[in-house]
Amino acid sequence: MKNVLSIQSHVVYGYAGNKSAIFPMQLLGVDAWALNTVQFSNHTQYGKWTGMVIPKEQIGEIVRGIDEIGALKSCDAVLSGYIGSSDQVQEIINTVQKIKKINPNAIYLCDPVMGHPDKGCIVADGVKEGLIDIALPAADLATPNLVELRELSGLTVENFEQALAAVEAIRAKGPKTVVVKHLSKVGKDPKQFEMLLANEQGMWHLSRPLHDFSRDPVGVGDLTASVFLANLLNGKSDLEAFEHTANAVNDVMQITHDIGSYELQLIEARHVIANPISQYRAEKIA
Ligand code: PXL
Repeated sequence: MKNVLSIQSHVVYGYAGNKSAIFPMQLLGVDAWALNTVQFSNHTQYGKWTGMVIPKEQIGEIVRGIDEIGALKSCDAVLSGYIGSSDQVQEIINTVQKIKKINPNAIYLCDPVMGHPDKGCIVADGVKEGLIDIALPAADLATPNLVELRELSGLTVENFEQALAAVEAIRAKGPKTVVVKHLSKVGKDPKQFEMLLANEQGMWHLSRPLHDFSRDPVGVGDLTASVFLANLLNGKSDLEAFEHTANAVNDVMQITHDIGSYELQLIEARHVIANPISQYRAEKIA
């Protein structure tokens, strides 16, 4: 059994952060340890929520507790996502370093969740800078969307070619494997949902249908990063993990769309997360 320490948000109602990540990883046979950066009533794209940001000290304290019972050495990966405050970033990276010291094979996937003014995703001040300056250089894998691709690379990304250059710029800063979880408008076809995978072996492009939601569900990126990581821990290659992820997430989106829900329907989609029906394949482009 592989184990992932998943450091991201908790929402009591609905699906985002750890609520989008833990159950899918469990379905894939990976034990997921949820360490929450915030506890909110619901995700921030409702525009209002209640709850609190967890004090940064909790992160180190919880990890110390796991270490003291001798369990930290069985941690195979750290996944970070939605971060509650700028000072949590350093705590998370300290945790990554502590785990890597105990288990040198452990990997760190940084899902660089940043605020998104158009979408209404609200992230605290300074988190973006922490992700760029502190988290990215420590990451083995990163999963940016278009906004995060621009911020992490510091480059202009207005078309497909520039997206490829930005991915390479990010790889030069630390993470050797990068998945662009959604190319949005710098994809090749506005009617498709497009993704990229880049690693030492090259670059792949995957295109799948874009489902027509009146309001796009939240937590899709969190689902994407967690399914990709769980697949890697299960021994899949980057490419196999990427294709499984795209197909599983597509099936979740299809089911969510068919039900007419704004919240991801992970429970309804439990069978397809492990065994996707979709069979989209990635194309090698570099
Ligand atoms: O999906 C990213 C995310 C995670 N966690 C919380 C969010 C969002 C996006 O809005 O609000 C709490």
